[in-house]
Amino acid sequence: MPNERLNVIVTRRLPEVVETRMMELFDVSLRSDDTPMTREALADAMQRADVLVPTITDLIDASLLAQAGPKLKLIANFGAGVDNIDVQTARQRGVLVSNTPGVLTEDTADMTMALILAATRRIPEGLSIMQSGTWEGWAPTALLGGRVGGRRLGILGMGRIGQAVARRARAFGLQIHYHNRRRLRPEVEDELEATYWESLDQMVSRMDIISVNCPHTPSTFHLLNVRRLQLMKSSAVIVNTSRGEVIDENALTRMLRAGQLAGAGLDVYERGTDVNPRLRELKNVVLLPHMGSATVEGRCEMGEKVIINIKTFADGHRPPDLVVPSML
Ligand code: 8YV
Repeated sequence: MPNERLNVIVTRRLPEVVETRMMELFDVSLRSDDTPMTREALADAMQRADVLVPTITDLIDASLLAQAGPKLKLIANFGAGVDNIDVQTARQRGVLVSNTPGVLTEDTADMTMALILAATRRIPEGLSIMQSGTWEGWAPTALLGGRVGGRRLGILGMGRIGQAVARRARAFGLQIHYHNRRRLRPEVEDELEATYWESLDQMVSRMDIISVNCPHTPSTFHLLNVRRLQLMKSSAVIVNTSRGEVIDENALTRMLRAGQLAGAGLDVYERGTDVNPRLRELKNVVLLPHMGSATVEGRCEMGEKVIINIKTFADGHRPPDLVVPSML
């Protein structure tokens, strides 16, 4: 493919520095407003582009890929998770998919810790008292949460982000446990002082906090289903900065309402913005609008990764962050 003036279509507004660099390098179509593209607009973009740069808000499924134009050769996702893209079908149609791993690891791990602290130490309740101006002063028994140090943290998915969570959590005195498709190398386990659980059922039933850090794939959909959630201690807290689909949100909501789980900190939801309204009514639940990786630095580095993937592809090489179906 010729290097110059590749037609690149970006579906959402990106940081200005990223858009500027893209304009220098490619024949790029940028958005002037920042609403998700309609399905029709997305289909049209896929007809016209050499390279599409979508985000999590664009569902690129088999039917959309079937409408792609002959020029479309690369989908350079602005994001690490690629569950918005049917990677298998793209591959079959000769369209490569790349993503942006690594650059949002630390930010997402920070947010995981923030949710663990917020949910166990009742930070939103304190915040709401201060914001409403109803604070009546300190009291020995007011707003007592649980001590974080000494608790058992079970990390579900021990990839880059899971390990970054483990490093932070150790500094807070948490005991690190994990379940993963593959066991970590012994030296990494030693460094993290992490205990491996081959059985997810056994791990969830013994933890004080569960953190979801695995990607959403067909095999992780509802990994925390009603049966597994019911194995958890009623004093346990669950946090999720990965993908909502890993947890059965309705079952989680019912159990939180019934006091069968002590609390939750959620940054992601099973049905996107269509959050179970009952979750919003619960004091023991901290809800964030998918902002785990939302730092200025992170977004710029994601943009740089997208550019490197496109540029490397344009130069006739394999994009460094190529996603192949067997990785999923
Ligand atoms: C991104 C994310 O901001 O990269 C991911 O997988 O979950 C987010 O934090 C989003 O996906 C951008 O498309």
